[in-house]
Amino acid sequence: MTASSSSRVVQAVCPHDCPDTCALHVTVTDGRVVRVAGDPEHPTTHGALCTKVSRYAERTYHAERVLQPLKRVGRKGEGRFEPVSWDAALDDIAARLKAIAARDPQAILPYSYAGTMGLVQGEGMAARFWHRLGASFLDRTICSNAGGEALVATYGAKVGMHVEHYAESRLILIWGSNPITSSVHFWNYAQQAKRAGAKLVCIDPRRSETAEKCHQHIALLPGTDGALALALMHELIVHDHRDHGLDHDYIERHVEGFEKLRERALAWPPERAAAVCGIDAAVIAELAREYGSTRPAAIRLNYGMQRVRGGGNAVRLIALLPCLVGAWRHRAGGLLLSTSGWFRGARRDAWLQRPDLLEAVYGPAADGKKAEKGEKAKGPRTINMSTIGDDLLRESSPEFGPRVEALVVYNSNPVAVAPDSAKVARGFAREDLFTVVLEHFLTDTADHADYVLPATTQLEHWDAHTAYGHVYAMLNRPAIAPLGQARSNAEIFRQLARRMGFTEPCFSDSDETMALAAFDPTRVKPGELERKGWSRLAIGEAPFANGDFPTPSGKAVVDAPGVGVPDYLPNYESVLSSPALAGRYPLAMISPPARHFLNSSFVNVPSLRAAEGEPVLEMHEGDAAARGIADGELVRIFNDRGSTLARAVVGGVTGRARPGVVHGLGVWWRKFGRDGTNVNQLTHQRLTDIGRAPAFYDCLVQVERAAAAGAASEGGTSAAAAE
Ligand SMILES: Nc1nc2c(c(=O)[nH]1)N[C@H]1C(S)=C(S)[C@@H](COP(=O)(O)OP(=O)(O)OC[C@H]3O[C@@H](n4cnc5c(=O)[nH]c(N)nc54)[C@H](O)[C@@H]3O)O[C@H]1N2
Ligand SMILES: Nc1nc2c(c(=O)[nH]1)N[C@H]1C(S)=C(S)[C@@H](COP(=O)(O)OP(=O)(O)OC[C@H]3O[C@@H](n4cnc5c(=O)[nH]c(N)nc54)[C@H](O)[C@@H]3O)O[C@H]1N2
Ligand code: SF4
Ligand SMILES: [Mo]
Repeated sequence: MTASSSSRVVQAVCPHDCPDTCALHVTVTDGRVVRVAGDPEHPTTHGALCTKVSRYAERTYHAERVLQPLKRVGRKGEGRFEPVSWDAALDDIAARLKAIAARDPQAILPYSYAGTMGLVQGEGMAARFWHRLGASFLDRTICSNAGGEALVATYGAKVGMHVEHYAESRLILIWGSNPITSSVHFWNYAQQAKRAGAKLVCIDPRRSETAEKCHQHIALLPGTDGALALALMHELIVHDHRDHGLDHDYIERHVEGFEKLRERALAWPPERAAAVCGIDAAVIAELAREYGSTRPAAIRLNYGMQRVRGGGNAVRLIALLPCLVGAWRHRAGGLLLSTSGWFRGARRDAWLQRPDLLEAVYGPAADGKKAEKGEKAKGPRTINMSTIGDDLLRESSPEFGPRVEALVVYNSNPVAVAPDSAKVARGFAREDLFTVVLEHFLTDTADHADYVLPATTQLEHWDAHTAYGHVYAMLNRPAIAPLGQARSNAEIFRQLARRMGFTEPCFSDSDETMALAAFDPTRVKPGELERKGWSRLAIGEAPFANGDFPTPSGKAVVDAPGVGVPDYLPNYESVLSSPALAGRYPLAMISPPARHFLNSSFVNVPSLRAAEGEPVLEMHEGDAAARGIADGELVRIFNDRGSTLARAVVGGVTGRARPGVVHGLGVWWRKFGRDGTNVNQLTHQRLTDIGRAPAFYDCLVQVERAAAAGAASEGGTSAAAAE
């Protein structure tokens, strides 16, 4: 690294909700960040970043950053504020929270997710604060909980292959994942494998950027992955012989309950699955043959395929595939959905989050652990973040507990990202709800706040990170001082704690202290972490070559407590389960991420928004023609929950949509939408089979020309979208 005398390079970490958790080199010249680049030494980052985070300086120095505390002056949701001092804001917030807590602290709800994945600025000091206050628990389910809990039920933890080893795989199934968009460093290894002769197969309803570049694309209908997995098993069982099929020795020694799975799979010949998935039976038979005979064979599963009713069961079935063929024997075989479970025990959760502080409110043993059978749980009630639309509108009741009176949001933009957003927005618009939002920008959610508190970005604060796509513990150092009056989330909660009268010494720990002590020093070498910025966990190269799954028996589990033997479950909204609904709303809508956004982050960065243009709906030519819709026309997408407007992208050279499926790429801020809505106006709050997660991609709609609907004219955009 060359640096002029006034320049320095700071070791940092990308904080975003992305499996790659890149190591960053931040160049600071005269106190200003001039460059954010990938650390060339970090093995998986390899010196490269995605487009979004290469533009991190543009986001940090954005003219619309909130840099002072703001207090609402307009109506709820109007987004009109006036500046106030930190003291005035924090005094008032603490007084309001105290008054509510004196009646019942459960009427206060923290709402946060993965705006930063940091252990300090995420659920670090904030968790200490909420535990001490005794506020409602938030069930953090919005993204990965169906697949996550499914993996835990099957393997015992959220664990899988090392991403580096995909470079040596001979067959890679990229399943429910668009890594060119969402995990570009995995894609780098997949391309190495491709160059070395491996076959890449993409299993995705959408002809994504990734599907285009794979040897084969299997465009199944959304939510039918479980049926496909069962039919693959059927073929492996029926055509089982040496060198092609089941690994009996591996199954015998390392799989618990195979007979029950065998029975289930035998009910799924390829023809049956083909009819459900909307693909050719021959494609399934051929894929099974290849998967059964190629070594090493690896699956890159991602969360795109578990956002449907049966998402958890589907993940369980797919996770059992590598166990049936013994793919785990080789380090380049197996499956990766998440590596986050490898960090269990390496991260000092109890110290970072202090669940023991609940005792102050709920008495001894109220540390948030689930109660044993027959025991009454001590501690606050839990509210699912994915049903916030309904829950903000609920009155007090014995089942629900107290009505939510105060909401403190950080690291999340629920008004844009939570399902059934008409209801979410209605809840946030309650005049009697006291809402505080810690943010960088005036998002859709911040617009609904009583107070907006300016938060620092990753370039301005300390943090420590784990990852869910690799096994390096990481350290983020601040590159610059906080901009304006911004304060880190941890500092804001520290200040609030003081005003609430919380005197425990843990409320004095600095951000730096917390970041440097976030890991168990026997698992993560502190010297290396501080010197290099990252340190690799000691995890075996082929961790399940000899079984050793972190389950009670050490085996992968078919019949798991509470979830049973996995099966295919049709979508809530599909011809199979709701024919009448499918008659009115015949198109299945999925809303996967747009390449230049990260959930709803970056939507307000001009260069990235320009790259995405405007909200689009990808459609197949046949579906468009049947509705008189031409490429580039404005369309209205609707169902019983609401409607939103988008620009139709029909067919084209890429032909991304298959018949019967439309793609509303997400997640736009509502206020950038033509009518102040986004795709979540159409999604529902019903939860997945496992993990209580939203079924965003289990959603039937109808589409029509916006002109036909008499909706906004071509130029008639909402005020916010017109800028
Ligand atoms: N650029 C960018 N990167 C991101 C994100 C982002 O928003 N933008 N999001 C981040 C987050 S929060 C997460 S959780 C991760 C993972 O984020 P994911 O949401 O898993 O993202 P993708 O890898 O794009 O995978 C989604 C893919 O699954 C496909 N899909 C949808 N329904 C089905 C289905 O029923 N079956 C199958 N087989 N496929 C289906 C979609 O068409 C899409 O191509 O990525 C992270 N990375
Ligand atoms: N229709 C549809 N909806 C979806 C999805 C989909 O695929 N389709 N994807 C879902 C998924 S996978 C996820 S993970 C969720 C994501 O939902 P969220 O976790 O809410 O993610 P973002 O929309 O990126 O919002 C994060 C916010 O945190 C803020 N932030 C970042 N860093 C900090 C910080 O240090 N301090 C504070 N105070 N704020 C910070 C950012 O400015 C940003 O506004 O959305 C879900 N919603
Ligand atoms: S968003 Fe993902 S790929 Fe982009 S810099 Fe962050 S961790 Fe790396
Ligand atoms: Mo996510």
